[in-house]
Amino acid sequence: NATGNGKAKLIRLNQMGKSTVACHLSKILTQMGKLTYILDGDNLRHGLNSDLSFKAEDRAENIRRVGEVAKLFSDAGVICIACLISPYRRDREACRKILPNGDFIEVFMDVPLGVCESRDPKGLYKLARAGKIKGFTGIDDPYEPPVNCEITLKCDNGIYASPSAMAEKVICYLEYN
Ligand code: GGZ
Repeated sequence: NATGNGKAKLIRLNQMGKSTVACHLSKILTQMGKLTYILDGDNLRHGLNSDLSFKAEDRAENIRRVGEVAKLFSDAGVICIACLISPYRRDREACRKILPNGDFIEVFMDVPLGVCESRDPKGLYKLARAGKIKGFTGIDDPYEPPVNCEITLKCDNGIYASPSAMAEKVICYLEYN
């Protein structure tokens, strides 16, 4: 795994602050001598996935492609950290099957919608509330929380762990699994 047996994995992060946690995670793994690559949904939608919309079938294709790319990276010994919303359980389970057994680690960033909206770094929630973006996850499009994810990064009573503490929790999982 990430800490020793030489196998690369796909670590999948979703929901709020995913890119920030991914950067911390990548930094820690690099310090541990691992090769990593961040597959960020928002960035990939400018290139590899620029033909895809946010309709359910296109989100499914987005996630499938990222799973296939992660598999190639994994074959080359690189740990992929995928920051995708991937709101549908069936798409996440399909992606899990693309990676060899145990190489897909699902991380659920369990953050209330109100917090996502108050954070809103790109102003997208505001646009979605104003009806200027249609089909926005959490506003007028569904998000299905996982039932069997490996790691949950949760907020407790409105108090949030720092992104680096969240990244450390992922590292702990990798060290013991
Ligand atoms: C959800 C959207 C949408 C809609 C644009 N719904 O905060 P962000 O900006 O960086 O994360 C979101 C990103 C989601 O892309 P993904 O490829 O991860 O989505 S999925 O896994 O569901 O295919 C957000 C931005 O794109 N964005 N429109 N309608 N997020």
